[in-house]
Amino acid sequence: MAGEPQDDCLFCKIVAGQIPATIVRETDTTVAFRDINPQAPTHVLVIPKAHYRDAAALAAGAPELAADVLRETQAIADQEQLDSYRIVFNTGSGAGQTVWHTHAHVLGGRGLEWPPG
Ligand code: D5M
Repeated sequence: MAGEPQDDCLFCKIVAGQIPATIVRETDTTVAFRDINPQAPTHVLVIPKAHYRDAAALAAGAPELAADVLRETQAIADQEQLDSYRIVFNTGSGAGQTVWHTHAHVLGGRGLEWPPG
């Protein structure tokens, strides 16, 4: 069921403390941790603690929680002292989504090209 922890979800396991992660911020509803395969000097993932498979499911099922995630991306940018940064929600396998628990990538600390690949 949407919002409930999933036994086979990597990021639910990070939320539960069952898998280690470098956590840089946590709120009642969100966790932010460093990406294991960083693509920029700052590459932090912000996730809702509740399980939603992608950004569309989160926005439809829990819009206030989607706002929490977005607010936390800004908090990460402030914490990491990023003037410019990119927020990415890969949504669907064709867009490169590999972990099926909504996550916002916060990327910064270098020049970022547009359009992305
Ligand atoms: O992004 C999924 C991201 O999740 C990808 O950039 C690697 C990252 N990842 C995978 N496993 C871990 C762990 N254990 N810790 C931290 N980061 C992790 P996507 O948009 O789904 O391709």
